[in-house]
Amino acid sequence: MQLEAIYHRPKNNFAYAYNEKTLHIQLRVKKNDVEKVRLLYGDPYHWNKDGWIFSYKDMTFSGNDGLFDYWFVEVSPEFRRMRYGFELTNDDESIIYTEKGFFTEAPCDDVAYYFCFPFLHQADIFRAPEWVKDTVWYQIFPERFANGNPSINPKNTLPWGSTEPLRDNFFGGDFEGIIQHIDHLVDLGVTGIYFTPIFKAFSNHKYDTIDYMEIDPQFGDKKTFKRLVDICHQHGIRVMLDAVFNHSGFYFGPFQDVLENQEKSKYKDWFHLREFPVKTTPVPNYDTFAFTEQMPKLNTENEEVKKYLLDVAKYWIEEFDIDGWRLDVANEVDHAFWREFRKTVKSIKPDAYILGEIWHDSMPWLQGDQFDAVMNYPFTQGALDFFAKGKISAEEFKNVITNVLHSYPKNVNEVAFNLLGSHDTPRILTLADGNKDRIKLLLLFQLSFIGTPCIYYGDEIGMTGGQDPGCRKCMIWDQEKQDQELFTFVKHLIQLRKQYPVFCNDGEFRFLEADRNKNYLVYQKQSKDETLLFMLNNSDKEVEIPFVNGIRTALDLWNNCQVEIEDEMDLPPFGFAIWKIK
Ligand code: ARE
Repeated sequence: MQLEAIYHRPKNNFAYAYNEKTLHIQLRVKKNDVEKVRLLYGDPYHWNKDGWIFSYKDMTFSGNDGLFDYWFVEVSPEFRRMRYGFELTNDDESIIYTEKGFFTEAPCDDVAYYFCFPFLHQADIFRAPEWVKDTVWYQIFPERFANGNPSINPKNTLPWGSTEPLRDNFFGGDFEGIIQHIDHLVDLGVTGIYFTPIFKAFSNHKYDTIDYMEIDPQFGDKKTFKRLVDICHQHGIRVMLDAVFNHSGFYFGPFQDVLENQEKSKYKDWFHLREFPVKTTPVPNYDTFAFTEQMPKLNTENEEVKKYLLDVAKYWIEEFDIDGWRLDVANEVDHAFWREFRKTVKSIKPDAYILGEIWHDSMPWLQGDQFDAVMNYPFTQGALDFFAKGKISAEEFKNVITNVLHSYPKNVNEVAFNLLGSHDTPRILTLADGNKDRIKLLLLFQLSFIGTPCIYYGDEIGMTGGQDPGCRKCMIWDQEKQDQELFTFVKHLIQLRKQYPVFCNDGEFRFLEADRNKNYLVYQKQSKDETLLFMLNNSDKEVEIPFVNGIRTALDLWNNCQVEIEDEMDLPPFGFAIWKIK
């Protein structure tokens, strides 16, 4: 056995409390190296004259990511505490793996050898709002969704969609426009909107806040915003706003005060200033977002800054009843701040959703004391590489997704924010070189996966655009120019997601086949009551998918008809099938 590959560490994705009674334990071993794994576990204080009393429980294989196999088991220790190790067996040997290394026989004279899950405390369980699991999000970039009230257009507003989006041009999108088009969202079936920033700011993207307590006048006023939130709520749509707390904008009052009063400014500790006088050229001598002098970094360790930002977080929930915060550049703000942020937000709205913008491995923020989820860009990258760009094989895709799933606890995966693109990435249809069939498979995968999917405005009607600012074109409202067929396709998927709980989150996800050469995928979603089988042919050739499990009939969910299953099934190029087999 390849001992170096064997890994476990408690209190993260490898061992965590799933609920009040249940612990989840995961083990990593080298791919194809181990045939059987049993968890060896007991209560640390349970002894008899022969030594420590423990029992065994079989673990199940839960996937492989190309290098490693993962094994999984659920346990409910009677007294909510546990010491444990693993018994690993293959043709050649059987070994015991513990925190203190490997043994041929399970030590029973001292529990100090074993891994320790000290106590399952309610307070430590990762808990995200229940409603998020079933939510289908829609991301709106307000300046580009719809211009409903030209009387509040900013200066030099261009006619809607008259030209390409640039870093500094304006088309006058506003709240009234969103209200006027709410039917589009209701018809599509989305149940949550994520708005990029709406507070008073300088640029068209509004990530350079001037005043966190004011709505940007180009979008409307507070009354209109309240009306928008109410209308969303009446239609069963939750509202999430963007909190840009890593940095302010250049024209934020306190930063302007610093520029004016320099060392004498009472706001000098609000930022990370390196020296006086503070200057912006040739390069800023203060910390910023990236190297953008327009975005001075806020000092979130300063008590006044903390209070100010936490008041902001409270204000928009208390006064406007928003349902969630998306946190910009979340990983560049200190953990201590986010812990207070969570307590503050949850104390006034316990089921508010807290979503961090982190593009990388995010376990340190997902322990239950900071965020409910992160923007799942590792998922995005794998899905785009396989479906949109055809850059990796089905097998490599399976490896990426297996790795993503095993990087987090199950309760974290259930609310992961699975996006295919955003205002920061090229649009999916552009990445797929206009190949709509690929995009359909991509959307099918996203909408049948575990987690909470998000559709970037306009992707549902086939909009195109490259890297920012190209991906921020004006929404197309002329129905003749919208891809209606794609819209109907996405709408149908969302309906299935709502109709079958197992399509959504109430089911285990498992890859059954990921063919390296033929590039087709078979995966299943399974709950106690239902099993769905998804077959996706991500290639331009017809494929034959063999069936060996003896099932003879299924309900074809997409076409809503019964099908007889033969020994194999032909899928046309870029074809798919969704079968309910139980
Ligand atoms: C503008 C231009 C860009 C140019 C940039 C240079 O549009 O083309 O590259 O300036 O400074 C906002 C605007 C942007 C604007 C930016 C700066 O929306 O249009 O860019 O302000 O003025 C990292 C961060 C992540 C961040 C991305 C963009 O970790 O937090 O970079 N995303 C948020 C928002 C943005 C927003 C800001 C932050 C600033 O979503 O819209 O930008 O408030 C790898 C890295 C990641 C990196 C990621 C993407 O995965 O590891 O760290 O994310 O790539 O680049």
